[in-house]
Amino acid sequence: MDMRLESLIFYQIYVNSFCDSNGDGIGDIKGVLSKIDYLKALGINAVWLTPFYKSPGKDNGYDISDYYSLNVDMGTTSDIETLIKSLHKNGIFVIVDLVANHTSTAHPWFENSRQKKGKYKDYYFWYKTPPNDWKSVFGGSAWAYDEVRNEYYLHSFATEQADVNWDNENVRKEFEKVVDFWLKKGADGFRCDVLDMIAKDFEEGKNGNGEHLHAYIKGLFHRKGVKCFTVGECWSADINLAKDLTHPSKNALTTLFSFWHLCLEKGRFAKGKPTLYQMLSRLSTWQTQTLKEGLTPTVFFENHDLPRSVSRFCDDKKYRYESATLLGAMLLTHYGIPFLFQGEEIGLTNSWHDTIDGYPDVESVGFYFSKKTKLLKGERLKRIYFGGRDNGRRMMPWTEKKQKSWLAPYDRQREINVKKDADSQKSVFRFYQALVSLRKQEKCLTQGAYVCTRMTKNAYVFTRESDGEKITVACAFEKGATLPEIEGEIILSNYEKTGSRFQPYQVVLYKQIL
Ligand code: TEU
Ligand code: CA
Repeated sequence: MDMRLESLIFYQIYVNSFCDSNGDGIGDIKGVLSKIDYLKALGINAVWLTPFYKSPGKDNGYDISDYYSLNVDMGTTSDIETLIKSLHKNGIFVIVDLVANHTSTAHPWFENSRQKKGKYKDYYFWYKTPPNDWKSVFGGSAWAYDEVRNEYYLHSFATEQADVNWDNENVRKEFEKVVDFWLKKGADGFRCDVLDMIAKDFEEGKNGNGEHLHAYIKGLFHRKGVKCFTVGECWSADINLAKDLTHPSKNALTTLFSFWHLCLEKGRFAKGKPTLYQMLSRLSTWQTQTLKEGLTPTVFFENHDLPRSVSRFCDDKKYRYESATLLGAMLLTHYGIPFLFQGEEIGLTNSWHDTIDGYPDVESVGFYFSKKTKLLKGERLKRIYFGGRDNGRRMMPWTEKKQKSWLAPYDRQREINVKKDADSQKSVFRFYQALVSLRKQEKCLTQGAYVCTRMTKNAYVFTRESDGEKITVACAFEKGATLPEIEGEIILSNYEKTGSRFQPYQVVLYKQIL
C-alpha cells in the first residue's frame, strides 16, 4: 500500500448514516463493507471511520462507554476486523476515531470514580463547588452535580460526557492501551476528537491547550513500537499550535484539523452566510503559512459537525453542480491531505425540516430551547437549517427511495442521490473521479509549491509547480469574473466553454510544461 503522506486522499465515513445493512435504520460496519466498490470507484485511498464503539448515544457515539467493543447497532468485533482487512486488501488505509477528552458517564471508569473506588477516584475532574464558570460547548454550565459523590464534575460537552483527567498518569495509560488495541486490530491510525482539549490549565482558566498538551500527545503516540498516522481535531489551532504539534521534529501528530477557514461566523447559529471569498482567502493564507513552516495541513470543508459546504458558501439551487465541483477542485488541488466527507462527492445540500424533530442533534436542540424567548420559532429553525450538525448526518441517499432511518432523510433526496447523479449528464461524482485521478497522476498537485497569484472578491487563482510542470487552478466566485489569460492547456473545467469571462462558480485547471 502506498502510505506516503502526500498521496493520501481521505474519505470520512459517518458510520451511523453511511449504509444500513440490516434495515434497522442505522448505518453499520457491514454496510460500509458493502460499499468498498463505491469507494474504489471514487478513487480515495484512506478512510476515517467515526465512532462505532459502545455508547448510550447521547452525542451520536462520541459518548463512549467501552473503548474496546462495538455498539450493538454497529456490528461485532469480527465485522470490524473483516472491514479493516477488506479495506487494506483494496489498498485503502483506515483510521478510527479516538475520543480521549471525555467518556460517557455510563463508562465503568465514571461509575467507579463517582464512588471514589481505588485508582478511579481521580479519573475525572471533581470539585466540591465549581472552581470556575466554564461553559459547555452545547450550552449551559460545564459543571454538573453528581449525587452519588456529592461533588461537581466537568463536562465540556453534554452532561453525559465527563471530561477525563489527563494529569492522572493512570488515565494516560488507559488511552495508551486503547491506542495499542486498535493498532493491533489493524487500524493505521487515529482521528483524535477535540485533542487540544485534553490538557487543561485551571490556573490560567483554559479548558484546553494547557502547557502539557504536547507532552501528553507525544507520550501517547511516540512510544516504542507505536507508529501510526494521527490527525488531531484542534478547534483552537493557530499556526503556532500547528507547529508545536505537527512539525515532524516535534514527534507529536502527523497533521491536524484547523478550523480557522471555517469559523467565519460568531458561532454556528449566528445570522448571515459567509462568502466563498472569506473562506478561500483564509484557506490560502493557511496554505502559505503551513508550507513555509514545513507542515502538512489537511484540506476539508465538511464533516459530521458542519453544514454542507455547497449550501454554506455557494449556491445550492441554480448552480449546485458548479458549486459542488468548484469546491471539489479546491479540496483536491491544494497542498496537504484532503478529507472528503460522505455525500460531498454528489453535492449534497443542507436539509430543511419544519419542526425541531427534524434536527435532533443535542447542540441544535439546546439552541432551539435556550433561544425560545429571544427568537421566533421560524428564525430558530432557519438558523439550525443553515448551521446545524444534522446537515451532515442524514442517511447517505444511495437512491431516491427513502429508507427507514434514525434521522429524517435529506429533504431533496429525490433530486440528489448517488444513482441520479450517476445517471446525470452533469455528475458531481464523475468530476470528483477526474480530480482524484488527476491528483494521483500529477506530482505537482501533491508535492509542488503553492503560490496564490490572485485573490479578489470575485476570483481566486493559484499554481502548483514542481519538476518542470505547473498546474494553474483558476476559479470565479458567485458573480463570475474576467480573468487575464492563463498559459497552458485546459485539463479540466466544470463548464463547457472557457473564455476570459468566467461564469459563476466556474473552475478551470491548466497544465503547462515549463
Ligand atoms: O467536535 C468538537 C466540537 O467542539 C464541535 O462539536 C463543535 O465545536 C461544536 O459543535 C461547536 O459548535 C467533536 C466531534 O466531532 C463532535 O461530533 C462531538 O460532539 C464533540 O467532539 C464531542 O465529542
Ligand atoms: Ca443497521
